[in-house]
Amino acid sequence: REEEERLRNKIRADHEKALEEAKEKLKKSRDEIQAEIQTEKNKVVQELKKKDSKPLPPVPLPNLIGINSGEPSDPDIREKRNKIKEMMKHAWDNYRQYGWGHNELKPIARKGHSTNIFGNSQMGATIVDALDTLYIMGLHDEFREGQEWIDKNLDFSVNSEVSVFEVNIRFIGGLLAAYYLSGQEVFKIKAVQLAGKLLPAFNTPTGIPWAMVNLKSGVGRNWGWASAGSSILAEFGTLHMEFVHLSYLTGDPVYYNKVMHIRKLLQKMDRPNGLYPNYLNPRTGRWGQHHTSVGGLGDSFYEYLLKAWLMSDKMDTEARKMYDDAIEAIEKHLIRKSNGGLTFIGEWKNGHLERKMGHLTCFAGGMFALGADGSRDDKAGHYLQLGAEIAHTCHESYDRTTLKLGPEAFKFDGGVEAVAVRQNEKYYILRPEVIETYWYMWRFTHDPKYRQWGWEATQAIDKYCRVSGGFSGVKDVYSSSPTYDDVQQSFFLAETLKYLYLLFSNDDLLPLDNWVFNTEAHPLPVLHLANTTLSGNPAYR
Ligand code: DMJ
Repeated sequence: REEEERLRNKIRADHEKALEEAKEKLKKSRDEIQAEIQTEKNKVVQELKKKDSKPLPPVPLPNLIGINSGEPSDPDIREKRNKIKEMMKHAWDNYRQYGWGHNELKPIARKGHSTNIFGNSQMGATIVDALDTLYIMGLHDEFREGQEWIDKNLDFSVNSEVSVFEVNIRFIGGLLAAYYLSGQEVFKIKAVQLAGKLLPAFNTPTGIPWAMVNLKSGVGRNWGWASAGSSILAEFGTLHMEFVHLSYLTGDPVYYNKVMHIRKLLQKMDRPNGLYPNYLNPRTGRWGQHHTSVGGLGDSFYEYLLKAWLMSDKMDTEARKMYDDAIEAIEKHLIRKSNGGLTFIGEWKNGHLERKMGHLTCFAGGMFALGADGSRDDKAGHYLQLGAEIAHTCHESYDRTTLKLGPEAFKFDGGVEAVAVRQNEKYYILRPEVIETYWYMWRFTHDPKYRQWGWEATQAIDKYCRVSGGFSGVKDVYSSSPTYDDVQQSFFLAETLKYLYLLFSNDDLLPLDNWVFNTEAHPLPVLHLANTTLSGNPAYR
């Protein structure tokens, strides 16, 4: 009773106080009230800024090997490598001049460009995506310019709805890689600030994140086009590498727990024919349409299972098992040989195999090669061979065009072999996947044909995609006078040019025993977590 009476009195007193304050406020002029509100707002912003930029606890850095090497001794290879560096400089300089601070560049209109994946604010996607490529190419002035922009301008307290997946792979991945390569704290701090803004996307009934989140309000939602309000496998399944690093660098398990929760949930679910459908509803935890793809909507989920294992210094055997199971089902149901003898990976659509392969799917050649070592039943030779066959098929898709650049998707139906049929599948938008596979195959076999194929692609890009204001995608690779799409994609600087440069570098530049590339080609070091302690590690700096 006494307690109740005390509470009632307190509430009464609070109300009276609030009334008094309101009366006082009403005596003030409109301008005075507005000024007070503004002061309050400023205080909150300052507080938030302080909170956001508090120093992170120091952790030992992993052994960072091979970040400044790779100079080939063969003059011909060196010349090719220099040419690729020159292309990077052309792409960067034009972005610097005409698109600085915007997400991407329109190289013909010579102005900034953006798409809805980056929301509606200028987040300098090209700067963040390009940093590590600039670094390994030794373009240090450009790297510093990028760092300065990020330090002064990259701000995540914006009312902007972004793709969780894209921001993770391009921004968090790009910032983390720049941090590890350069040791500059600003990149780590920005990566952690941004990750904090993505966390509300996980507030769903199942913990499967929304595809998009508003960085300011934290409100999330899914793409309107996705089956039955679903989240996308390749999006919520491509967070693991970056989130493990975030927990490592901050000592905060929250990021690790989020991605492990996704994994556990997927492990428990039935899979039709052992295949993972591309769509999962975050409210009900049920699969959407039964579509399975190793290209768009599925691709990097499989890649991250393998890379989670590699990144853990092969300790995360649970991820390796999930990868092996998934790949076995894919081989059984999706991989076929065409009449002409080309191995391709089709798409599974409601019990039917569509004999079509996307440019995006071509990354799988490299993935099979990367996963060969450590494969179940010691099938290393088999997976290396599979990687080589996919590389060959994807090279054919380039070679059978007029421009010697690959179409977005190609068929293996009737008399058609590795050729695009529909007009809206004939474009090339500076994508990296085929070159990515050449590079992995080169690292594992040193067969000179991969450098030759990589050089063919370099020359074709330089001839048909280069314009005076940068590089542009083309709308039809079968036309001898193609039209431009007028977009210089940020992944052209992050991935395409980086993989080409690595293809013409020695293997001691970013060796694969020490580095694992995220799906946007941002290298992250292997974490020998079992061997690290917070102090006394020689790699600490
Ligand atoms: C990149 O952003 C990444 O490679 C992603 O995994 C797939 N698509 C683009 C490049 O094509």
